[in-house]
Amino acid sequence: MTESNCRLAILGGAPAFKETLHVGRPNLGDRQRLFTRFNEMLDRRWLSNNGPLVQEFEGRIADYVGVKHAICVCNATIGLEIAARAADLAGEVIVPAYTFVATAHALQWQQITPVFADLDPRTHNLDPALIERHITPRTTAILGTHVWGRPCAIDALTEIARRRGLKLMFDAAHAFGCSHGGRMIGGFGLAEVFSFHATKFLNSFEGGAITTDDDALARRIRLMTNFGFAGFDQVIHVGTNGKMTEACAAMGLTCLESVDELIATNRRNHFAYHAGLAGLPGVSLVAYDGSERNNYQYVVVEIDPATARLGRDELVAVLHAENVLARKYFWPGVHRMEPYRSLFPHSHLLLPATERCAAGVIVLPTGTAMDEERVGTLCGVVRNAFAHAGEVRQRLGLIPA
Ligand code: T4K
Repeated sequence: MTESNCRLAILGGAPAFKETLHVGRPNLGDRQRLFTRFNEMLDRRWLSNNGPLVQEFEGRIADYVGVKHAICVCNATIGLEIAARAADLAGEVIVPAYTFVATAHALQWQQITPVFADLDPRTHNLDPALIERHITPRTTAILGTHVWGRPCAIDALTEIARRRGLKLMFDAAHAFGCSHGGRMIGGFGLAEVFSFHATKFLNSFEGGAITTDDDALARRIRLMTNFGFAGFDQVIHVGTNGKMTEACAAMGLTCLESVDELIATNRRNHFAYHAGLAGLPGVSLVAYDGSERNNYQYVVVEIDPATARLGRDELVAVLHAENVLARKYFWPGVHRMEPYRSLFPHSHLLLPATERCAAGVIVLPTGTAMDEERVGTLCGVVRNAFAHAGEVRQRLGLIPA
């Protein structure tokens, strides 16, 4: 892959892309199947409250993941709140700061203190070697996130949780369709929570699912998702409204039918990026373990400030000018967002790897809205930017003209 000869937009040329390329462009399944499901749903006049589409979706998720119970919810944030509450999490829970803010908010929302632990720079997930220093008498659990769909150090976390008497749960928002040790994500810890938000690998407009093999926990989760109702007029538990609608389940079921093609598309894009960015100093593409199942939903590039010719933010500015809305997930880290920044103003001192990772990552567009040609053009822009790094930096006012 060579650099494009076109003048970069940031230097006054025309943007490489006429239409904006987004990270998180939704993947859609077969429209006709979706419309058929919508029509049947409208004919039935059953739109929510554990309808047949939600029940079918739950069955399909449980089968796909290989767990006893899948409980659909209206989104993963509510799913995390319900799962944490159903599992009696309280006091302090150890979480990564390198995650979407929802992981911490779901705890804080119910007066559970998220305690941020640092990541392993090789995996972007919780570093098990750094967990135990955060355990106090108030700690009740560890909540790991499988960032980018790459599994946490599940075995080491399980061992720590068992030895220290803690519960273990996972935010699996990114990890539908991924495996660890040949077993699908969704079956580890006490429970795992998937997101089916529009931007996710499996899309149900908004939505999510809590998966578990624990019968008693599943029963509590089901009750809590529907106000604690155990039948007409009978409320036996505190609860909320976490229900998924039939329309969302229709979309989820339709997308679920396309997951194999979607993985193939994401995988093709991933390797096109791999080829297109190869050999650029200071630029590395986050890799997936080829011996496991992966959804390849995130194309994540790390920029090493010591060796790359442009910094992460400079490259993002170049890409935005070309109509590529690359994202800086999860900048600046949850610990630097409110209310955590005010509550724990010194937490960054214990999070050096999180800080470095958050400052170095760019997420690029993939999914069905991208193809190899677009990936090639985008990589050409990156090469071009590096080839003209001096001019770019001048344009951005970083070095005097
Ligand atoms: N845990 C983790 C680790 C998570 O990543 C998330 C969600 C959660 C928990 C919570 O799950 P949910 O409660 O959402 O089920 C987006 C998503 O809204 C969020 O779901 C996701 N993580 C996060 C990583 O990304 P933003 O603030 O970046 O959204 P926004 O509006 O900037 O959209 C992202 C991109 O997607 C844009 O470039 C536009 C594009 N897009 C978005 C939508 C909704 C489209 O092209 N079409 C669309 O319909 O959070």
